This record gives sequence, C-alpha cells and structure tokens, in this order.
Amino acid sequence: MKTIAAQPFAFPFDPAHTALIVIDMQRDFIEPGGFGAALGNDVTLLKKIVPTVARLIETFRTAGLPIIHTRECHKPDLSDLPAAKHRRGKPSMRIGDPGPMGRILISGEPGADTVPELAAAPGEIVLDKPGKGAFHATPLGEILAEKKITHLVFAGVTTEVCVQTTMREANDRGFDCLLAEDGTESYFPEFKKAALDMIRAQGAIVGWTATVDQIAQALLDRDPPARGRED
Ligand code: C5J
Repeated sequence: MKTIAAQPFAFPFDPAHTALIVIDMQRDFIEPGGFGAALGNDVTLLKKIVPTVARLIETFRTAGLPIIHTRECHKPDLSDLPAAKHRRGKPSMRIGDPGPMGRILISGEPGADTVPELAAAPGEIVLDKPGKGAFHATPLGEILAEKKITHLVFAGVTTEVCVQTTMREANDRGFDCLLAEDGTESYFPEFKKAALDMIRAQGAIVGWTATVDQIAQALLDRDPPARGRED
C-alpha cells in the first residue's frame, strides 16, 4: 500500500489496483480555433494544464499502471445523441454541425481528437463516450473490473462537468477516487473551485484531491521538488 498526501485526508491505495483516467483533453475544448473558443470561452485556462497532465501521464507510464483516455463525441449518424442533448447549446453551433475543426464532437473529426501533446501511447485505452460521465453507454465498468481496479486518479476537463460527473459515477460504483487539482480545469475558475470543494466536503463525500507532485511523490517514491529559498 502507498499513501498520497491528499485533501481532506491521506489517500491510501494499492498501485496494483489503481488506474489513471484522463477526461476529454480534446482539441475542440482546448485549442484556440476550436469549438470551445468559438463559443467565446477562454481556452488559455485549459491549455495551461496540458504540461501538468502530461507529467501525470508520464508518472503512470513510469509506474507501469493503466491509463484510460476519454473523448466526448458521437457517432457520425448521431444515433447515440439524445434529442435533449442535441437541443442544448448555441442554436448556430450544435453537436454534429460543421465547426472550426470539423463536425462538432463527432468521432473521427480533428476537433474530437485528444491534443497531440497527450496522445495515447500504444496499449493505452481510448474510450469515446456520448455522455458527460464516462460510465454511461461505454464499457468502462467492464474494463476496470477486468483489470481489478479499485482506485482511480482523475485529470482532464472540465472539472465541474465531465470530470465531476465521471467521479460521481465511479464513487457510486464503489471506486475510491482522487482528482489531480492542477491537472483539471474549467472555463469558469469559480466552478473549478466549487467542484473541488464539493468533492472533498463531508469527509471526501465524492473523493480526494491532491497535486500532481503529491501523486508522483507517492507513486514513484520521490522527494518533493526543491523549493527556492524564501529569505
Ligand atoms: C466536458 C463539456 N468534457 N463541458 N464537456 O466537460 O461539455
């Protein structure tokens, strides 16, 4: 067993039963010139976490632990898109419409792909999901059961939508969940803060949070990075 120095208290985990889930680090949400930017969102907030998420992924690769990358997207014929989800959003820019990086949130289109800096390595799982939560209408539950995973570390975007929804789904299914505080982001900083507070409230009601350094320190048994002198 190992322990991550986390909030609201230490997170004990067995690396042999732990996986990383990286949620929706897709070009359309993160890159300037994508769907998120076209909707008027400040994508620089999301782009800033890419190197930190890359470090977390590298930590799991070094430790030899499973990594699952998700992408929120739909089939080209929209057969997995509920009418209620289709109706939402800006009328001029709905899922499936032509967007700045191909059809919006459609599998196979450039905008739906993961940003190249975080591309999956051979052997890592890439899971396309039609919902906000990664368990809905996907084989994620079966994949984790087959790998005997009991503990999940999360990163990705956006904190309060797809990340938090998936953590809540996982929590209800009996997984212990920890979110990388600096490996997740929102277009709305106040929503990120509220989501982190909510997750770890009432004795980790949804899960734990920790920094990528704290996660790496526990997984790789490394000392924390040296801090500069403050005097
Ligand atoms: C995600 C969204 N990935 N905000 N999607 O959070 O619509």
